[in-house]
Amino acid sequence: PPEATGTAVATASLHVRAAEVLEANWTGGSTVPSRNLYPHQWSWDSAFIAIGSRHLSPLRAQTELETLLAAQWADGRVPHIVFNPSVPLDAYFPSPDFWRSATAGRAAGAPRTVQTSGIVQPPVHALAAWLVHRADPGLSLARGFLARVYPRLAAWHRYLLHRRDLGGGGLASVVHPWEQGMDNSPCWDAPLARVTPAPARSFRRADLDHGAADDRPTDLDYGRYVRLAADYRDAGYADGEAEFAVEDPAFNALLIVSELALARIAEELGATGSARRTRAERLTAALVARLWDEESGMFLCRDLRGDTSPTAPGTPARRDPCDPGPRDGPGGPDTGLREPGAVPGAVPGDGTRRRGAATGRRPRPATPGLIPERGVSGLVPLVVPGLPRDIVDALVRTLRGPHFSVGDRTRLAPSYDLLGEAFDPHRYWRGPAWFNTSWLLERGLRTHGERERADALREAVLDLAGSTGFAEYVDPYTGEACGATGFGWTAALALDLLH
Ligand code: 9WN
Repeated sequence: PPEATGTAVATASLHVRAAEVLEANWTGGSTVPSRNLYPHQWSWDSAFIAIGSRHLSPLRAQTELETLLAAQWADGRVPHIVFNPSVPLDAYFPSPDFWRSATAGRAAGAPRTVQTSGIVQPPVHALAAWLVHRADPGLSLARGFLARVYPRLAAWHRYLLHRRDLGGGGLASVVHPWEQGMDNSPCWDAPLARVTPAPARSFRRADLDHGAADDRPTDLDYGRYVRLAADYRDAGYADGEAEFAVEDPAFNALLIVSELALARIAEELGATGSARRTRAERLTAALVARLWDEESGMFLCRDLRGDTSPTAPGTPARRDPCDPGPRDGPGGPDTGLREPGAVPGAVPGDGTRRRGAATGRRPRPATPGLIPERGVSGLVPLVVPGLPRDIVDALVRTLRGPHFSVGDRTRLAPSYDLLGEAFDPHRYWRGPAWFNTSWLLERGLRTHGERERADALREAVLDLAGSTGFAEYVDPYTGEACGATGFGWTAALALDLLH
């Protein structure tokens, strides 16, 4: 029938266009997220990109992951950026001369032959390695792919589970917002407000050469990112003393899913995966015990430095959940670095954008130390297969409810609470919908038997990826493209959903 033919043509054309993006972003050993905005290799981008590119070239997908893992540090960390030496230093900030991995990271075992950042990103890699293997097990076996990546992935997880269990409760912590991957999420506003920003004149934001200022983090955010990263670097990238330490639901959910993938990889290599499965169960229990918030029906982030309540072992004081939050407000440090004309707490822009409700809509978590902001990160644990059914049901309700409204007012999940005070439909991780989180939610819905909802999300990802030229992120209401186009993981994950 003509209609079916039309669909087949549209699918074929989306496939071709996604493949063209991946081809254009391929550099010979890895794929850049975006030629202009992000001209190096990024850690979790490469994992998502390999998940898509395995459908075009399993060899290229294996290479993508192996290039990243070749830059692993001796302590097990997989750096969030592997720098391409042929890209000019001023093309991206912070550049290799900021991180100084080979010298500042010497004690932690940074590689000598390649320059990297010193922080990490979410551990999607073992999941990606398993899926890449499955795309062509014969090639994988012939190349010894799994046998080569397994010890590196195991060391990576060991680093996260041991060096990064800063709360002592069995979960991994992030020590910088860039590590969690959702850089300026309102979830970080309270812990970031305690950080004194680096002076704006001390760095130059290369991102503003390519991205619209209204769609990117603010200068004040950048000042804090720079301060945190410089302090971490100056401490030799040693973990433990971090001034920013947060347990994040998505980061830990991805660790659980990757630990399960590592169990499959171990079994494929003839070893037993049972210890890893047990660890994944323990991690799932810790995720629920430490980050689940019954009242908001989703997971929240735990601020390890902002809570000193004696009832929360290993976590300092409870923040008053009714407190409006210190972001740039009276509780935050007086930095003198506010952007010209900026009003504390206001959303920059022309005033015509939809914003969140003013007050009284924050979750009031009963659990001490939890940050009372609803970010999409708190829905991502849907991807964990061993999640208790009542929690799955609550997450599905929250996804459809007024704060995210997926399938009603939005087609893809917004990155942040539609009703939250800080909501901004265009500004990066403060509202726009992203394709990697939607891919994870699609996978989660399917994992838990929510087939119709998964199908609808899949359709939405494919439609919007195609109509926006594979945008980095989109306005969650209108689907308007934001950030870069020709974005690596958007193309890769659309491709994956076509298979
Ligand atoms: C900092 C590359 C990365 C993504 C992150 C996204 C953004 C970098 C930046 O781009 O972060 O790592 O310069 O803003 O937030 O998730 O991995 O695509």
